[in-house]
Amino acid sequence: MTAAAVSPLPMQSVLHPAGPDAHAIGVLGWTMTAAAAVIFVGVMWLVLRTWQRRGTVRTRTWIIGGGLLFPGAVLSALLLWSLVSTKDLTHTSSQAGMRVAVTAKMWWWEVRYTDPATGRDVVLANEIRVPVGRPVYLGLTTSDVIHSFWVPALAGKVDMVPGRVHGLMLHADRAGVFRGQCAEFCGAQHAKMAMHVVAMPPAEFDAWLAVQARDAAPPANAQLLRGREAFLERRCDACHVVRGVSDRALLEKATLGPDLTHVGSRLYIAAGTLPTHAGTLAGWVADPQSIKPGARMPAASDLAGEDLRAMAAWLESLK
Ligand code: HEC
Ligand SMILES: [Cu+2]
Repeated sequence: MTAAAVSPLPMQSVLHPAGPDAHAIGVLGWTMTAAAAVIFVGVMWLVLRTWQRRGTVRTRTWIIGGGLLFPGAVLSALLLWSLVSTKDLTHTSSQAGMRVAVTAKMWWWEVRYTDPATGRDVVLANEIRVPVGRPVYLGLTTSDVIHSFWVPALAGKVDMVPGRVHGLMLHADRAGVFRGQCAEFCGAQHAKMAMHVVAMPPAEFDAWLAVQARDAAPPANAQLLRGREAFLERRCDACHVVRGVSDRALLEKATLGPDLTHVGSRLYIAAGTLPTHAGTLAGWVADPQSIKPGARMPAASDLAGEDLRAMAAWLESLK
């Protein structure tokens, strides 16, 4: 699935639920809205009536009836309804068939899968793919400040707190791309801290994960080779892992920036900021600060044009 296939805007809406949990939350939201609307209309009707008829008002009756009994009954009913209707939310359990660890960073998301074939970690960024119909457990944490994980079309919102792991179940019942957003102010680029959940048929998902678990493909031509050389010469691997390319000693340590082993296969770069292609990659590498001021990546503005183009082409080729 490419970014083009996904346009114009991937759905980020509680009003378009794409899973049983989001559906339950949606129904609850509509019930609350409907109840509030009925009460609002009723109160406005009473206001109009008192304007029209100027009689005496039985104060005590209205205070006890309208001020205490009515809200007490209505709020209790809505509370009961919310307990009943959210009872069936997928039980949060780290024993679920599939687990994914998500670590929020200022201002992107590290996503960690386990390769079913080898048991090794497969590290990605800003994109979570899930098989349709299978609940997935997300272990959510952060390596710096508090962030919050929210993909409205699929599940509720859960804070990501330093030193803790909070669980959340993602359960998609149809294929699609669902946008999510950090929902807790976390600094200058909080607004550009988005992510995408891609729900795909289980067989496609398994094939995708197998590809993500592989090392980066070797460069297929001289330009891509030059791009890879430039990446190593510039020491980009101090912050970014490219499996099969980075120095072995750096594999577990270079975690300041997203793992780029398969960056070309992701829909967006820089946490949902730009669609992935050679042009945006070149723009980002040359001057990330003009795109995302404060982002924790230095500019490579002095890179020769030829090297920059080669590097962008190589990054795009990492499917
Ligand atoms: C000091 C650490 C650091 C260095 C050095 C660095 N980067 Fe980054 N890079 C980052 C961080 C942090 C991000 C995430 C920024 C964000 O989205 O907020 C990033 C993001 C990226 C992305 C987008 C990845 C994605 O999936 O969103 C690419 C591509 C990239 N860097 C390439 C490079 C290249 C090429 C170099 C070498 C010229 C380089 N970086 C050097 C820290 C670094
Ligand atoms: Cu945030």
